[in-house]
Parts: sequence; structure tokens; C-alpha cells
Amino acid sequence: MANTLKLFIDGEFTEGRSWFDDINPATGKLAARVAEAGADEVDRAVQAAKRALDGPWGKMSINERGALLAKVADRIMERFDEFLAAEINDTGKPVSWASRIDIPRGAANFRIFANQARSFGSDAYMQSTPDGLGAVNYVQRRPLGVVGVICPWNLPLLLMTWKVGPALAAGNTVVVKPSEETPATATLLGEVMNEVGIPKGVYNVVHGFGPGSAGEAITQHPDVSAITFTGESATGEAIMRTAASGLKKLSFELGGKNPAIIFEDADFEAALAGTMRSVFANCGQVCLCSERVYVHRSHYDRFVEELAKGAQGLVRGNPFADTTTMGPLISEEHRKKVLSYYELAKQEGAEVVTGGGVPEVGAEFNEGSWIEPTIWTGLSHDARCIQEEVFGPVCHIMPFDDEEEAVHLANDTKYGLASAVWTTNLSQAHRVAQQIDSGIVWVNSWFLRDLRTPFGGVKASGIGREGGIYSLNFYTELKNICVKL
Ligand code: NAD
Ligand code: 6OD
Repeated sequence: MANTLKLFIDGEFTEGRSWFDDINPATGKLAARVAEAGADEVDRAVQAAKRALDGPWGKMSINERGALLAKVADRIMERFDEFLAAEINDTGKPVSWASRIDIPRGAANFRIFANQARSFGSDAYMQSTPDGLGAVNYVQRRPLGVVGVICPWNLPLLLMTWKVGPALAAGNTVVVKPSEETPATATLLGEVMNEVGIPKGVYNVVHGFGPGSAGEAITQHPDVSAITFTGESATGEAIMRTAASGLKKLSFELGGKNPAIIFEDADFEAALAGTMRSVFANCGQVCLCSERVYVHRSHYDRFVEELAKGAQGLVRGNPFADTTTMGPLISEEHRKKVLSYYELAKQEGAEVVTGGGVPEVGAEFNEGSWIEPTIWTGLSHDARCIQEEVFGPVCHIMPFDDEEEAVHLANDTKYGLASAVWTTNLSQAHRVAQQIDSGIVWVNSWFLRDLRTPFGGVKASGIGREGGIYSLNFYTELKNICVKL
């Protein structure tokens, strides 16, 4: 019998209004049957979250909350293998990636934000007054209330806890909607919350889809104070429209079409290895992945050839095997989308340097959503394949001649999430990084994360910043208290 994943409301696992299938994208087989929440179940979750604000959670000191959240982190690490298996069965991602990134970061998001919430102070201002006695103003941070957390499928535990960690550290309660593709680790986290003694109603999970389902019901609910969302830019627009009616506070981490620039004096081998990761990691399904690669003409031919060799050397197969370096796409539906871009690229005049199709992965994986890593060259910069996010293991490589041209090409997009710049010229590194329109610019690295830094996108890639004090700023309301002396 298939595993079942229930809703987690008010500390209890409970059934929903119907059931839907969770498919393992490596095998195409059923991973679990999942309870779907409609408006009624979402309302129950929101009311539980609201009650929890007035219960023990709302009365805890920041140190008590922090200590409980540290226990959540510890318990995730104690149950590491279960979280790992759940994440791999939902996504098909290789164990080498999930064991180094998804699960440890999922745990760290609780520990780090709990510590940060304890260590950040608040502002105070001494004010002079006409009577000479003055006044003191100080700022109190208060939780927002019930926060709706709507998540994507690409880094399920990591991106959910990246929001739930700071939201809880700041004293809020949450109603989480994991992606319909990856419901398992959010559900498992419900068990952990109970095991470590997080009060009932603080963490709630409602499964389902967007429109007409759990996602929309959260964004419409009048008692949800804020929505923090990660996903496609078009979904962000839809959520913003719905959330407008209650004037909810919003934080959006959206799509990207990220550039990587390899300059003439880059360390060639480092740039090649870094770009292999930034294009193909997680089968290209990281919002920070580079889909546009610009290479100085002096290195262009060699770079194209070497990156193609690297792509051809990626090993598909059992995600639980240490030797596997590339998993499948998340679903058959997503594979259809990515393959439609593979077709469009040819129509738009691309040369397909490598890939472009569907690989043989072996009998056990015939029904999975596998796809070939792909490299295009020769497209004009206004081609849809250069301008639209594909979210698969694919990049276009284009030569450039000088710095000004590279910066212009990098910025010629409606997105602005992340960029990678490869150069050993220090002045050039700073000059270029400062001109690029994106929320983060990595110089000689990629996906190197310090959780104190602001994270988010410009243009169509997002609204607001999370990370460190920026997360606390989003998840708290600031109140000024003015005391006349
Ligand atoms: P998606 O927008 O399709 O779905 C994200 C979540 O929103 C899911 O839980 C979905 O059920 C829900 N949803 C969909 N429509 C909704 C609606 N109308 N109301 C409420 N909820 C709704 O995104 P995805 O396919 O899960 O993820 C891939 C996308 O996410 C890519 O565009 C990627 O770039 C982006 N992403 C961005 C970041 C970032 O930090 N900027 C991180 C990861 C992924
Ligand atoms: O590392 C992070 O904190 C983060 N938010 C990563 C986002 C990755 C997008 O797919």
C-alpha cells in the first residue's frame, strides 16, 4: 500500500478534502498519496495558528523559543536519513547533493535564525524637546501573526525552512504549503515539531495546489498577516493580486535567467568547474543556476568544448548511488516544458552543441522524467530561449569582446536574481559586480551562502530581501515607543 502524507494542523495529522498522487520523478512510480486541503482545512490551520499566538508560544522569551528551534535543528540531524530518503523520493536528486545541501541547510536554517533573533538589538533615539528634558524613542519588534509560507519543489526542505526558521524565531506562527510535487519533508517536520515540544498550532502544513486549492486559500485568508512565497514570477503576480484584498505583507523570491561571465583573465579551470555546477546542479533546477554563459572570445571555443565534455560526463542513475551526479527533472509536466524549449531553440536557430533529447537511463528508470543536459550556441540575444527561464539543465554560450559588452548582455533581461563573474583581475571583479542588476553577484564562486546576507532578486526576480536581519525585518512589525522624560 502506498505511503500516505496527511495535513498537519494544530499538532495533529489529519485527512483533507481529497487525495492526490505524489510521483517519484526518478522512477515515475507513486511515492505517496497526499491529503489535499481546501478552504475549510486552511481555515482550520489558520485558526490553530492564530490561537497558538495567544498560547505558550506567544508568551515565550526569545531565548526559550531559540532553544526549542535549536532542538528542531538537532532532531532533523538525528533523523537525517529519513529526511534524506523523503527528499530523494520526492525529487530524484542525487544523494551526493541532497546530503550536502538540502538536509544540512534545512537544519541550519533553524539554528542560525534562532541565534540571529537572539543577537539582534533594536534601535533607540535620544530626542531633544523644547522643555529641555528630552525624550527617548526605542523600537520594539513584534511578530506579524500568522504567516503563510508557499514553497516550490526544487529545494523543498531548504527553501521552506529558510522562511519557517526566521518566521518562528521572530515569534510568528506559520501555515506552510509545500509544493504539490514535494510534500514529504514538510510533513516529516511536523513529527519533529511534536517530538521537541513546539506548541500545537505553531507549525501547520496544508498540502495541495495553487488556484482553487490550498495555495489560493492561504493567500485569500483574512487572518493571514503576511505571505512569503518562492516560485515562478507569474505565480507571484497572481498571489499579489489575491493578497491585495487583505493588504498582506509580501516577500517574493521569484524566477531568474542568470548570467555567468568568464573574462579573459579568469582561472580557466576554476571557471569551467564553477560553471559546470552553476548550469547543471540539481538538473538545472536551482533558481540561481546560470542559463546564459558569456565567455571572452579568447576562451570561447575551448570553453564550449570543455563544458560539453563535462555535460556528457554527468552520470544519471539511481539517485541513492554515490556515483550518480545528475537526477531527473521534477515531473513529466516539467519535462514537457523543458523539451518544448529544446525544440524552440532549434527553431530559433541554435546550434545544439550537446544534448537536446531524452536519455536511456535503464529499465528501472524508464518511466522517470530524465533529460539530457544541453548546451546551445548561436542564438540572437532576443531569442525566447535566451530571455525566458527554462529551469532545466541547459545554457546558451555566447562570446564577447570587452567588459562593457559583457555587462550589457548580462543586464539585457527582465530578471535579476544571481550572477557569476569569473576573473582574477580584482578591479574588474568589483567594477563589473557593481554594474550588474541582480540581487547577488558571485565572484569566482557560485551558491556560496552566508545566511546573514540579504538574499532576493531585482526586476521580475523578486520583491524584498530575506536572510539575517533582513528576514527579521520582514517577519516582524516595528513599533516605536516614545517616552517623554
Ligand atoms: P510555482 O510558482 O509553480 O509554484 C510555487 C508554489 O506556489 C507551489 O507550492 C504552488 O502550488 C503554489 N501556487 C501556484 N499557484 C498559486 C496561486 N495562484 N496561489 C497560491 N499558491 C500558488 O513554482 P515552482 O514550479 O514550484 O518552482 C520553480 C520556480 O520557482 C522557478 O521559476 C524558480 O526560478 C523559482 N524559484 C525561485 C527561487 C528564489 O529564491 N528566487 C528559489 C527557488 C525557485
Ligand atoms: O540558499 C538560500 O538561502 C536560498 N534561498 C537559495 C535559493 C535557491 C533557489 O533555488
